[in-house]
Amino acid sequence: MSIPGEPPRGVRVMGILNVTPDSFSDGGRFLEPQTAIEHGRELIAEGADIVDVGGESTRPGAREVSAREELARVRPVIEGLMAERDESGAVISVDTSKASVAAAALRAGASFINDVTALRGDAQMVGVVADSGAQCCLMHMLGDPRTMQRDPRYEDVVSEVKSFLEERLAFAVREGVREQQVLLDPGIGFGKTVAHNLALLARLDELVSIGRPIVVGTSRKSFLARLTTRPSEPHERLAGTLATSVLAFERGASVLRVHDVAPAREALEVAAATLGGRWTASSPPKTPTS
Ligand code: HH2
Repeated sequence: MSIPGEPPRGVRVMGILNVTPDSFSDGGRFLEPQTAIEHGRELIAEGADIVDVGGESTRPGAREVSAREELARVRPVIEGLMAERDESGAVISVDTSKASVAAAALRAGASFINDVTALRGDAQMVGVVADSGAQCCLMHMLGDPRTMQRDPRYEDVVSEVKSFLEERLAFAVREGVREQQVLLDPGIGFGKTVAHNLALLARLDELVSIGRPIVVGTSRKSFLARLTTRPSEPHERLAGTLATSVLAFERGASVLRVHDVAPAREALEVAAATLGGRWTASSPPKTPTS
C-alpha cells in the first residue's frame, strides 16, 4: 500500500517468450526463431520492460534438455531481439539454470538471468552471475520439476519460502554477487498446492521485507483454474492472471512475469494510479486525459 508522502514504487512487466515445444501454455508456438523474435518484439511494443527468453520448460514432468539444445533455441532469438531492439530499453532475460547457457546468452546481449533453481542447479552459475554483474532472479522451488507437485508439504509455507530466499541471497553474496543484482521470487506453482500459492500471495509483504525486489509469476497457472467456477484452458486465464498480478503489486511485488503484456501493463498502470503511486518503470505511461 502506498502511504501519502512516500515515494512511488516502481513496477516492471516481464514478458514470457518460451522457445520450447512443451511449455504448459504456449509450447510449440514460438519454436521457430523468426516467429519467436517477432513475438518478442510484440511483447516489447506492448510495454514489456523485460523479455524472458526460455529454452526449457519447467512444467511438472517436463523433459530435460541438453545445454546444447537449450542454447540452440534461445541464442538466435536473443541475438535477433538485440539486433532489432529499439530505444525502448527493454532488458533481455534468459530463463535458464545452466551456467553455459547463461554465459552464452549474456554474450549474445542478455543482461538478466532468471534461474528457477536459485543457483542450486549448476555450481558454475553463481560465478557467471558474479563475474557478469547481470541482474539475477532467484526462485523458490520444492524438489525439481519432475517431482515438485507430488504432495508438497510445509509447516508454514511463507516463512519457509522466506528463509530459503534469505539463505540463497546470503549464498550469492558470499560468492561475490552484489546484493543489488538479486531479485527474489516465491515460485508460484513450483512445489505448491493451491492453498500454498494463495498464502504466498496474501502474505507477500513478508517476502518484500527481505529488502530485495520480488518477482511474481502467476500467469495462466493451473491454480487459477481451481479457483473459478468456469473451467479454463491456460490461455483462458487472463482475468485470474490480472487479479493476482494486481494484488501482488499492491502487496509489494516489483516485477510481474506474464504472457499477456498489454493487459497486464494496463491493469498495473491503473492499480498504481489508484494506490496513489505512479508508473516508474522504464517507459512512461500515456498522459492521462480524463
Ligand atoms: N514460472 C515459469 C517459468 N519460469 N520464472 C520465475 N522467476 N518465476 C515463475 O513463476 C516462473 C519462471 C513457468 O511458466 P512458463 O514459462 O509459462 O512455462 P514453462 O515453464 O512450461 O515454459
